[in-house]
Amino acid sequence: MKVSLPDRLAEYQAALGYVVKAGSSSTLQAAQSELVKGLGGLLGQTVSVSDQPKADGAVVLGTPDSSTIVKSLSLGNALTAVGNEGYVVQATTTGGYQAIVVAANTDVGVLRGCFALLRHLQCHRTVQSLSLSEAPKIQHRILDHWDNLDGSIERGYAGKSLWNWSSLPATISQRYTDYARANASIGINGVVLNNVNADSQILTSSYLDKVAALATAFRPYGIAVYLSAQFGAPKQIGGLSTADPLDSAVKLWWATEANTIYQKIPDFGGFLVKADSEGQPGPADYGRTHADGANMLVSALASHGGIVMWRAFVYKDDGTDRIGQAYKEFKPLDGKFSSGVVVQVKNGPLDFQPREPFSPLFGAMPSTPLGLELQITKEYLGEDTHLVYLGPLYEEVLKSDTYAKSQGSTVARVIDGTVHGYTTTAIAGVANVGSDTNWTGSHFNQANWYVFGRMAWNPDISAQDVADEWIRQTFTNDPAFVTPVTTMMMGSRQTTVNYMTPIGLAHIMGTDDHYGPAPWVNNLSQADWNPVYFHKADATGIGFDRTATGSNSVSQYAATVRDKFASRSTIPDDFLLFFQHVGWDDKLSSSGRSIWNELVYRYSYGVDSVGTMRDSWTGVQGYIDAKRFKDVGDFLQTQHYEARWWRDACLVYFAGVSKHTIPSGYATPAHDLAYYQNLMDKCPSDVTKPRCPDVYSGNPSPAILQ
Ligand code: GCW
Repeated sequence: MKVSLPDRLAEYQAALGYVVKAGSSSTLQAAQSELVKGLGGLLGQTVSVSDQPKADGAVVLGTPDSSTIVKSLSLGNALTAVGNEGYVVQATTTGGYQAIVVAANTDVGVLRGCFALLRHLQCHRTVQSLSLSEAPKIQHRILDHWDNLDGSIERGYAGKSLWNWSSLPATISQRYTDYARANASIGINGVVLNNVNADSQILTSSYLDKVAALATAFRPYGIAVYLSAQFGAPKQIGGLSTADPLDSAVKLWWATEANTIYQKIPDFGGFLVKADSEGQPGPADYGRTHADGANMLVSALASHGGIVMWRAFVYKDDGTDRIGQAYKEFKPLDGKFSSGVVVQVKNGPLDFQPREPFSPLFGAMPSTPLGLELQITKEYLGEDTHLVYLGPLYEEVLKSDTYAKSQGSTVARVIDGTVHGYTTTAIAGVANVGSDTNWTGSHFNQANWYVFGRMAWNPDISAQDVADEWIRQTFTNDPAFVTPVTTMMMGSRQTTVNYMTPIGLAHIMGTDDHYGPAPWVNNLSQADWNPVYFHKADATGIGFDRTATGSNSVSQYAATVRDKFASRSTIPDDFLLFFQHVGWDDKLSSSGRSIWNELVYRYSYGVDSVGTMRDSWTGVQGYIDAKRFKDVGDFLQTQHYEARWWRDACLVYFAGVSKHTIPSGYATPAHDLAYYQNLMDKCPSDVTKPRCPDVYSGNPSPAILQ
């Protein structure tokens, strides 16, 4: 669709008339072609490439090495400030002509500068006195694909894997290049190709040739390839009888494996490892620690420049509070990891919930570089269907203050190395990308891929600003669209928390699929897989007591944070039931309602808020193409009904446990408990998403009655 820019068109045409030929490296050529294509599309005219500046309106791109013009501009200090991957984009003059220069110290910096310029233009900002300059705050900004070698994707909701292993390495699909372009445009510089529940086959020679072909396709875009390494590989494919990290044959096997990889892929990024977690083998199988395992692997990679991202997502059925286990296992290992190891920690101590507090590990590992793992694919937030913009969730995590050293030791400042001086810094997002035409299963899920990249580059950028620029680039700059859709996106995460897991509830989703409501489930073999384990609702109250009178997991936080979460008078409502068990009739000081009434209110308000989202989407009809308008509207309709399903199922269940009834002023749940329980049971195992069979048409009646 054409972007209309009536106000700026003349300004842009004068300032950005043609591109001066860039150097010949594949990255500079990619940068040039992005500019020619992007400017052409925006300005609605063919953009020529000239050998030299010949008139006003030149766009010059390059490094001091690749371009004599860039060199002559004496950008010295400005360039020093932006390091290896940053850029400087400036209005200037060259040879007496007005020009815009896109300069950097490296070719990939130039590419990033070109995308920054295009973003600026797509948001219809002025180019008069243009001056943009930025450098990333985190070194490794990575997408983790949970893609299996058979083409399926664990927790993937956008079709099959993009990687067509059977046609690689011979066939390089345009999709690979477009994927790399999209990532480069938001600053992502690494990709883990395969699932952390890893198949060791990917480490065999024939697969490595396929991996090398993908690395070649991504290289011009500044994207390094990484692999999830199966810790048991020396046994599974190496013919050894052990995978003990201290065994010399095992060490040799990994060193040889690393040499083979680097022969094929000289800029290979490194390994991501899930070990001793959810059935995966690991060093504990041999009485060794996570540090033993990670250090052995990094010693195989380090001489080649590779890193190891060792995941801290561990828990077992040992009768202790699940959310406290990773801290207990990793905290004693602080300082024991070799250089080049990053311990990768999920944002929360549980598992990518609609809301949970930040993981206490972020405040507890001064001598171990920690990387942050966010989930972009919405495993617990309505998958492809529900419109949930994750920017506010990411921002909440990044701004959380760990008090690791003092006030202001936010998660952002911990992971970017400011607080503890980490020498390796990393952030990863579990990808939501697949073979679907729209890449991410829904149009709005693209915003989550986008905001992950933008916040990985700059953890201080606001979710609101990112939503605004994403909408302008994706749909239109018309304020009649931008304003209501920004509001809809910004409220969407809290809305989902309200209709799924309000006031600090967590993990009450259906077994395996994690899609619909199932707070009653109590029959799974491992205690901490059951929703009842997490909400602990009984006749007296609801919530998990993690204070000193309960599991005391709250003590894993710095004193200031611990005290805030442990006290009824200071804990934010949003985390209340995550840390405290509260009587059904206890009053919340914020609203004056009892916990029971507050639950009813939040669940109901969440449902009606989806209705408001639907209405506001209906109000923007005509501002965008009919296809995307309808796709989004259809999903919002589904979401509205499913929010109602969530509300009714949870309230009917908690009403039974608490022996309370729905207060007046609120709709009665549509069905009895047995109905919702049967729904889950009847879901055939080949259907990944159980749907509530209520008719999904028209509006459900309001949950809060007038
Ligand atoms: O939450 C769980 C997911 C698993 C996932 C695991 C992990 C890749 O349900 O599908 O496995 O987290 O992060 O390792």
